[in-house]
Amino acid sequence: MAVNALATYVLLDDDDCQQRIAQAKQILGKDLVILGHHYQREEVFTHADFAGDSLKLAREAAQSQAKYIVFCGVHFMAEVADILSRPEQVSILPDLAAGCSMADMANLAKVEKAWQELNQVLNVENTVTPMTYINSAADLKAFCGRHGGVVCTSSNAKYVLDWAFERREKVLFFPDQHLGRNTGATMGIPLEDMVVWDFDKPYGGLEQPQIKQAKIILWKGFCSVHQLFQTKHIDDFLAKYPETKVISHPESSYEVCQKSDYVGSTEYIIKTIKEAPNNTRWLVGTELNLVERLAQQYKHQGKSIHFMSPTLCKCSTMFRIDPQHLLWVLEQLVEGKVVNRITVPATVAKEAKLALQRMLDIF
Ligand code: CIZ
Repeated sequence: MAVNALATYVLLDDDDCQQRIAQAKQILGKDLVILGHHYQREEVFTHADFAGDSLKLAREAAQSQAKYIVFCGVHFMAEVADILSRPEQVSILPDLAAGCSMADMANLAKVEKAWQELNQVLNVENTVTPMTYINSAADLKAFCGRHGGVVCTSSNAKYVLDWAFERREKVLFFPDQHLGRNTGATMGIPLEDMVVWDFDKPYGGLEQPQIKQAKIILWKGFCSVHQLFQTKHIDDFLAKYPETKVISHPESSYEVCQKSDYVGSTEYIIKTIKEAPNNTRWLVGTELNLVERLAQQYKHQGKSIHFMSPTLCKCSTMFRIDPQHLLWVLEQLVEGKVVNRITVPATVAKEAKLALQRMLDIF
């Protein structure tokens, strides 16, 4: 029945949805909080009660008093909301297909296998801290929880890596190799001490001496949008507009980050551009929705803000949440029906919460 109802929503035009979303929000009042990630499309982002990166939104979810937490983001974010909220609260993802292809590049079976193989070379429980980017499934956060590990986001990866190295000499970092490498490099770790673990090969395709020497073992995952950015894009743009400041997200390649004037999370990018002098020009290496929003927002200050790649590409999974799906879940709630609830099994949630809480306590 709910599926039929959704089919009728899909045909609505965006303008009709906007008005009805506002009405549904009004009816649901304090029972509802909508969390919106910076990467969401404008038509949806505009309805968020709280906007932020996943760190900020995880904190909002943990503090929220609302009965229903509707997450305009992707699956792992709604899982985090479920894990950190109280049992009687309900976490909802308007479109269940909203995932993260990078998060899917690591799964529990492959991480367990890597852990066992590493254990044949090292005594893993004493020497390696597993650290997962928040862009990962709840069972991987639980893996980190039970092995003394931790979660990080792109806002706090440096502080979390510091914490990890205070405890054990090495880190197994998944699923994004770039965030791990770029953060390690800013801490002065030589590139040769950060090896890539190819999860499709025995022992990650590495020789024993490489594993023994490594400080960070980087999972071979990546974000399909951020890997589009190339140093050539920066060079070409600077040739035309030499006054440009370049700012990139650390999910971009090492080479792109090295060529950038600033590197940081979405929160950092937003803050840096907001605080920049008027009439400055920016080349930004992160998801297109955010870049377009910043361009609109700061146009009146004469700030000229450009997407780094000449090929315009949105994150197709972040793009999944549209006004039609948001309206559908909200109007179902108005009728007293919960659809698209995200529930993490209790045993997984308990261990995942350990790893998340360690992160929240660090930064
Ligand atoms: O931390 C996040 O939410 C992601 C995925 C990127 C960022 O920098 O906000």
